[in-house]
Amino acid sequence: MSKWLPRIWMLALLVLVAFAIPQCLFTDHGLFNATSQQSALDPKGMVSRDQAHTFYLILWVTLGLFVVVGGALAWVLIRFRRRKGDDPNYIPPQSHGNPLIEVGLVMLSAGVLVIIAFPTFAGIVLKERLPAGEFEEEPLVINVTGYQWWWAFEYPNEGGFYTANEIVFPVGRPVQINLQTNDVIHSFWLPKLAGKKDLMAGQTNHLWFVADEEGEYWGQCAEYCGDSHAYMLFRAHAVSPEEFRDWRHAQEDPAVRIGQNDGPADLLPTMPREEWVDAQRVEQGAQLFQQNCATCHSVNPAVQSPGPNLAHFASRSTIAAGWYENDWEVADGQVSNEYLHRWIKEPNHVKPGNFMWNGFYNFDRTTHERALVMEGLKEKGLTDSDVDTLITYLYNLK
Ligand code: HEC
Ligand SMILES: [Cu+2]
Repeated sequence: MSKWLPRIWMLALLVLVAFAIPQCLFTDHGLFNATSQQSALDPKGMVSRDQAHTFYLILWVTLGLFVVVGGALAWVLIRFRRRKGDDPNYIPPQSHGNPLIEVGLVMLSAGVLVIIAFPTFAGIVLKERLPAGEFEEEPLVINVTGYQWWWAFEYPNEGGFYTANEIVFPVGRPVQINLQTNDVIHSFWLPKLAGKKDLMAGQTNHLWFVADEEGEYWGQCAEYCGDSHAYMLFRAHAVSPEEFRDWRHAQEDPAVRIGQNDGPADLLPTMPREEWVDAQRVEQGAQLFQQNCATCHSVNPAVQSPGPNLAHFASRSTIAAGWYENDWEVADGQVSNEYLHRWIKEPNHVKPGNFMWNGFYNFDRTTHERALVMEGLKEKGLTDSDVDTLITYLYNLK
């Protein structure tokens, strides 16, 4: 009895672990849930599928090796363990080794590496270059610039407009991505569509992908880039060709009356929403925007600004580089957006260190002094009612 009790406990523990591990790892919220938003094991396009295949090939090969080596080890340990009655001073006959086994193992390891190398090299070629003749349509070009901690996207061949933190592209059409950075190294990663590629100062890197299915794909900066690196996300929407055409026309359109006056009137929406509701409020909003935000944010889709371009902000699905949903509510002539309120009032609480709150500084390397270049919201003291007025204005930038 006393001999068996620990063994029963051990068995119970093993059974528990055997059931608990798949629960923790592979269910909907599990760590290894292969279909979660940022899983590279749920490929939805040619490039990512190729990479997932290579991954699985390597996984199975190494798993096979693990079983063979681990099995041999276990067998030796059990088969040759010391038994009762063995002579403790016994020394087995000594030999220098076994050339056949040694050479065989070297050859086998080399063979395994060759098996892994071929699809790996083919995958590198595929991810670098669009396969000729595979697609009828020219690739859609998107220029990406990484900023701490958001993404600027430019569509140079589609009328040359800018947007931020969200790309839209037609399903089935290859997308050519050109990567640059405005500051430190970032890494562009859309797990379900393509592998990672770094954004490096002083050079342009490239990658391409194609989506087989319409849908919303989640992207993420995958190279540590400072305080709010973990909050540097983006969304990629694969849509039908018709939807893409409509979106593209809407983006090209200046959302405001750029350059007609000289002042906040230039920032008034050209196509206010039906529920514009309170024209005076929108005008006040344009004024507040001019005073507090326009140095960093352009609302002209043709211009890139030090902060995200907000030309069609209201039509985007997220706020603060994919961190919050962009949820508008209109009730009794009042526009509200809880997350947006939080973001404009205290962006430092949402994304630590971010420049919208702190402003932009120049750092002099010889004197080691910092000089303010652009004031952040820290200095502005916006009230809750100012923020609500700004939200009413932003709601009309559709
Ligand atoms: C000092 C420059 C600066 C000022 C001033 C500024 N912003 Fe920003 N803003 C930024 C930066 C930088 C980001 C990106 C922050 C991040 O995600 O790390 C940003 C992000 C945003 C976003 C989210 C955009 C997106 O697509 O995720 C909104 C909305 C926004 N700002 C609105 C405003 C409003 C309204 C004002 C004026 C009250 C304002 N900003 C003032 C620099 C500024
Ligand atoms: Cu980054």
